[in-house]
Amino acid sequence: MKDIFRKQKILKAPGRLKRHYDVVIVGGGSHGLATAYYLAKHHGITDVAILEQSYIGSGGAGRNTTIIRSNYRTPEGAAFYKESVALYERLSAELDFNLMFSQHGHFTLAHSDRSLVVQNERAEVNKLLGINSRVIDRDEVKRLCPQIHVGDDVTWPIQGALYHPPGGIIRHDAVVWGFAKQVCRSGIEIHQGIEVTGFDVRDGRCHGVRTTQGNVSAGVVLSATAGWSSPVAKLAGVELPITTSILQAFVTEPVKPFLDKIIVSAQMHIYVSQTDRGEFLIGAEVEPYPTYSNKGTFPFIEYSTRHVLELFPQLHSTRILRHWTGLCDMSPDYSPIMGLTELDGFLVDCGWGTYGFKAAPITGVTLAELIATGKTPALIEPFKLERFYTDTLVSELAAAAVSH
Ligand code: PYC
Repeated sequence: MKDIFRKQKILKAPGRLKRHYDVVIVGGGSHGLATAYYLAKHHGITDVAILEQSYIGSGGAGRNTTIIRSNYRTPEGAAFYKESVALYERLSAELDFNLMFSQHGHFTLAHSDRSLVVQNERAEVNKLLGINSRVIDRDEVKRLCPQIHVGDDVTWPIQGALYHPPGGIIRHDAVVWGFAKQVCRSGIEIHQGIEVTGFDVRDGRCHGVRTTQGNVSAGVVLSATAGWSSPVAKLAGVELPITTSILQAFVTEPVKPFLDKIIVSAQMHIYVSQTDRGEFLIGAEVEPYPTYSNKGTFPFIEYSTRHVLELFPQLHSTRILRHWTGLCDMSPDYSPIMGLTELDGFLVDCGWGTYGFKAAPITGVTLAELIATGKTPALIEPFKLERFYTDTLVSELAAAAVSH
């Protein structure tokens, strides 16, 4: 274990796992780290252990396609992500860590009249909440993004787009390391390579966790385990309405920078951006079958490259460098599940599907407040687990971009 910390010079080795903490956070991804960071920063709570079965950022935080945006469809989703983008905008300075946030605009392409209607609805919701989004026609798409092919000689000609200027990309590993650095400085412990194997549940309350390094009692346990949320919650006897699928993505070899926008097409099931290293980063929708198998597929490469080449024929001889998958925990309404469960002392942060990473800072702020005060902040009230029993779903299906 010491080796992991020696390599990761930013982190302090935490010493031996104690037998009690005020708060145990299961999962060392962007959400677990952000929650720990804001527990310390906003509430002075530092008797906290983060338990990560692998290494920090090894799950969704290190596998996502780094898109930050707030152009959601529901007022609840849009308001929540608006705060997240605002926090991301100040995060480099706050963490004293360059997160390389590049906000050059996000385009959700429309290839049909129906899609234009949906994008207009999203634009209206966004405008009412003060989020910078508007629908633009094909000529404006071309003017703002001259690199994209907008001709009629393709399978799905572009008719217009939802244009969201604050949308951008950020270095996901830097977000993990920036939070981790400050978390360590606050005295909070990050324990890597420790697996939670069960929970101490008695009298309707979670009293702590069982781990591969012994039992630990805790005032509050938060599970922030993304793709592993259902099996982890099940260990505590909590059933989550989640199915888990994989999402695939790949990068090309680096090419000269020529695209600073993010291009998304739900019709083509792809999104495209160019990283600061020059690679084209291309992702797709989640695969339509539940699985925990992180195996990429050839059909994904085949259809996504075909579609990308319709938008960017310039890439015709660019080689693919790397291809990977990540687990997505999908909730029935495509909105996250955050907060209290029927088990006292056991909180969840899950159901993020394909957009957990972009929510990390605001999730951290709101869950830290819930843990510290026992009161659910208004911003996350709509996302409680209870909604599945009270018929108050928050359907984010239309804004899930390519994730369904
Ligand atoms: O919702 O922005 C998004 C997204 C990007 C990749 C997957 N989902």
